[in-house]
Amino acid sequence: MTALPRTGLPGTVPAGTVPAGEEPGHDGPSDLHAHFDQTLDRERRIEPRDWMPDAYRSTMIRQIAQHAHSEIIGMQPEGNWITRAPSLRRKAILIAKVQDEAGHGMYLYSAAETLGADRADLTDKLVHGRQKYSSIFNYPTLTYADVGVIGWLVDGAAICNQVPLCRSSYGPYARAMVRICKEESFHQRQGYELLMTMMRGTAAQRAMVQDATNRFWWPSLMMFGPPDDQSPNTAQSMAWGIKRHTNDELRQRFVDMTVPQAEKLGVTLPDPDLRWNAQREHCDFGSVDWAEFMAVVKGNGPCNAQRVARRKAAHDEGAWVREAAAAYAAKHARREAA
Ligand code: FAQ
Repeated sequence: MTALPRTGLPGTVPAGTVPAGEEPGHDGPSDLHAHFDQTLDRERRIEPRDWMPDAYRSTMIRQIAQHAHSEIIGMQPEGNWITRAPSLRRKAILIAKVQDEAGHGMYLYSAAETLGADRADLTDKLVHGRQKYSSIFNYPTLTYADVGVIGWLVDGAAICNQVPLCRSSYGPYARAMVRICKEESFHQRQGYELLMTMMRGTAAQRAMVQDATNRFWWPSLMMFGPPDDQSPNTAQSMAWGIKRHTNDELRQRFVDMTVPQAEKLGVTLPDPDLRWNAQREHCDFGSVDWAEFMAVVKGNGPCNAQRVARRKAAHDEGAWVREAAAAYAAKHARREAA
């Protein structure tokens, strides 16, 4: 891939982040750009107080917000099964997993706030369709096997994508990712363990696992984003060290990693073109239906309307909690000031 320049992008300085006399227009923005570039070249992190180009800031806010929204909307498909978990043990595990996803959303919204984003504004953009969340969460969860397959494939894909983001150039995002990846890794194993248990069960249970795998395989490959030649953000995000690998590289890594896991589990991945290519030392796989991906991203997937409506209802129903918390904080601030 051709490296993009890191300098020459439009940039502004948020108030109070740069000592007086060093703002653009005094020493000139080129010094600030040079410092930003040097930080990236030395593989150091950009921190909230550092100067950064506007486009870097807005790209980071976009990616972090989409990621946060994905974690929060991502609670819904599995949350759907909490009341119907087949045992107390499975219910406790599922509640803990869904709660972890809420926690991931919270770290990520906090990371976006360090860039000057407002959490209420991000939620508003989500519920009004002005910011995206991962396409994968617009598919329904029809049986309990879906809970296991989400853990195995969806958390598996999330880990593949997110482990390199622990080295992302923006400090608060990279640090949030370290903890998130540890938890996602645990989620992936719980999903695989659930599926192993079901595969040792009845023929009907094995059929449920196969059916869930058939429905979630292709959408999981879509999680990595459009092919590299149709990805408008990858080149610049790689040049800035926000992304460390392209969408296609990570998709390939996920396929290679998952094929032996499917064999061990005893399920067939629904792709007749899937086979080891000794020359490439990677698995070949069939074509993803990018028309379906685009339809889902544009809001026309099977569950988009339901997911966003549920998120909006939860936000509206929680207004009194936010008001009570703000009133409580104001009361304590008044007492401390007195
Ligand atoms: N769905 O130019 P690119 C989880 C958008 S894991 C919807 O390639 P970029 C854990 C993209 O944003 C899931 N939209 O963009 C969990 C861009 O939008 P724009 C979340 C997608 O950013 C597990 C446009 O298409 N993980 O939640 C998708 O360089 C189980 C063009 O694409 C993350 O967010 C998609 N699949 O690369 C929770 C990881 N793909 O600019 C519950 C962090 C692309 O038009 C249960 N994010 N788009 O507004 C990333 O690594 C990147 O943002 C990519 C996309 C790789 C997702």
